[in-house]
Amino acid sequence: ACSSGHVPLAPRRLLGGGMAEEAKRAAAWAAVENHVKNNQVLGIGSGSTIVPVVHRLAERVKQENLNVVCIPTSFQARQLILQNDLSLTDLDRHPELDVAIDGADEVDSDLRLIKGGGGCLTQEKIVAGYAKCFVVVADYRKNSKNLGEQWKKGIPIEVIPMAYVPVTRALTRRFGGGAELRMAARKAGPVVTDNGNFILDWKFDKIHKWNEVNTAIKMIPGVVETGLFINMADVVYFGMEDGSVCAR
Ligand code: ABF
Repeated sequence: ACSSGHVPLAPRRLLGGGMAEEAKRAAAWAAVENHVKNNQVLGIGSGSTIVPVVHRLAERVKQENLNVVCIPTSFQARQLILQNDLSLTDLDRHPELDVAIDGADEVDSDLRLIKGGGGCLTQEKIVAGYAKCFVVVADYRKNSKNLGEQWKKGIPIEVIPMAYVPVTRALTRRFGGGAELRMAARKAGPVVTDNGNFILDWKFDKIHKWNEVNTAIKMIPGVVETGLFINMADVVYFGMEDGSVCAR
């Protein structure tokens, strides 16, 4: 576990880009201020909330001459690390991380997460799973009481391409709802993950016992990983509508 400490506020910017963007920036700033220290191995998540995290991290590295190395969770994260002149490393060289910072699609009151709306769930789960501290950054729209109440696009499940049809059948027969193969823009073909796999979005029809369901889905042959992150997050920073940050 890790301590979240106090919650420093990001300076308000005049040219914001909307309330949600301002909220993401505030959460990102708080996470970097509270958890990044010199000589750390950091995990860098994916999505739009991670962009201000990397920007603030790069500022601190320059200003404070910090020596940190970063492990990406996706091609996007790798590009962000390189574009911001941060040092790139991998799990071969650094099999244990000090802190991983990532976004989420939904976060509930027990810090259970749905992730994978961006399709990077497997590497995100690996990186978070080998971090001593997993810090989540989100805006107020991701905050829910019971997991599954907010995110309506289904639980992302990464599957081996040859198995997507039997996995779909097994999943829906056992747990109900429906599952859709995620398609690229203009239905040009299936979305292919950074690992060369497909994504099923499972639209569940009731709120399940997520821990049990997660374990059971992982046992279906052909399933690589699920977007259910249970008992993984240590702290979540929500950027709120009024510019404040709420740590949970
Ligand atoms: C990653 O990016 C994913 O796990 C999650 O699906 C998404 C969140 O994106 P954003 O920060 O743009 O809302 O963290």
